Amino acid sequence: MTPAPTRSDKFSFGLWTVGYNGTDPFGGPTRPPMDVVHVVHRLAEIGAYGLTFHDDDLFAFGSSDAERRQQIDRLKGALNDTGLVVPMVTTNLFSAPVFKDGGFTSNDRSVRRFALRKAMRQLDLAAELDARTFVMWGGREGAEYDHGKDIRAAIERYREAVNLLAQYATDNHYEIRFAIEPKPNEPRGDILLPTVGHALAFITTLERPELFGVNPEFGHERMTGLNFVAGIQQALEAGKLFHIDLNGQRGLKFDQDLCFGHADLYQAFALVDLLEHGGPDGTAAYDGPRHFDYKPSRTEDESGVWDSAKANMTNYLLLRERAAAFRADPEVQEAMAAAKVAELRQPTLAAGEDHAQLLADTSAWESFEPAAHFGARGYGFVRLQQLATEHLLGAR
Ligand code: GLT
Ligand code: MN
Ligand code: MN
Repeated sequence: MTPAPTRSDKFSFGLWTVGYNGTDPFGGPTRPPMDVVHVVHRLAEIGAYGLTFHDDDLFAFGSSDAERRQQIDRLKGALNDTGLVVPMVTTNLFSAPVFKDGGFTSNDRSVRRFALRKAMRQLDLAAELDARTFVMWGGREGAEYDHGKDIRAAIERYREAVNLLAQYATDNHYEIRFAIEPKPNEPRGDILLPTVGHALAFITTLERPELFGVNPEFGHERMTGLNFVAGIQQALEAGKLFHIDLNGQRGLKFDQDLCFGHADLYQAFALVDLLEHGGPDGTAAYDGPRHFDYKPSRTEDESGVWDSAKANMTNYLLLRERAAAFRADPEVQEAMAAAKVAELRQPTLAAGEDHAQLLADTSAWESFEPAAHFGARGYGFVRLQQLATEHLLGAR
């Protein structure tokens, strides 16, 4: 028996995910387009709670005001009928030819001004739909070559753009926060703000840093071999995990956007464990949407699309069950204690202790025995990992 998702699980999907028609750099569509009203109804049936979208997913680039409004109203009708919500929206600043050198950081100033207007328009729609998160994935904000792009200037222009958008949202009393989504490369040879760490550093330079966080994507960090769970921990520690994109990625290669749980199961298990039980007191570390940003493989027909959408949610729920069992297992608790996992939360200095007091503490140096750690005092991390493996494989 596989667990069934409910709305309280907060599973959301991008319109561009289930709506992906199979186009890749080597071939055209393998599936017909999917209408937004149909998508909303199907998502509601399978237990999702939210739909997210780019402006261009809902109404084609270049639509007239009337065409745009008609699509928005059709979406609103479907949301009304099903109770689905729109927790996040984003702007497409990467598909249209005008953005071939980026939006906010194109060398062409008129393109940058157009990109700002497009994003502001989508912010208005976010407010209309009560979306609380505005994702910014800058897939075209980057370069292939070193001499054609002044990266320092590009970072300044990026900052200028997001400061303006935050000002616009504030002046309009929009209740929205921005989540920057890092990616190392693809479609650009190199993309600005390539990792969670780069994005976190950039945010500290903004006029309203409190309005900005990150939207890390599982596969994007794994494309460079980085540990996604460690990146998420750093974002959480900084209070910056505003949103998350869940999917699967098999190693260092092009962005695969596989289903969550269909690759890198260890990372997926550790991630669910972290999100669900990783707070300092064992409570959920993140309570936002569990957003799937994946692509149903182009080998699938429509039934395969919905099978893959369900697979994301089922795998999350199965991993959540496994993680709960892992946490509750007394042997795991004992192994964690032996590994001194909780001891790391103890400050290294005593309350109020300064360097003079540390120098006066003979147990920290004069009588401390580093040699006692040779051939003894192992941490037992391997045993802990084996227990995790046994839980993950359903042996416990
Ligand atoms: C695009 C990208 C995703 C981003 C989306 C938001 S668009 O599909 O590959 O990772 O999250 O702009
Ligand atoms: Mn993404
Ligand atoms: Mn991706």
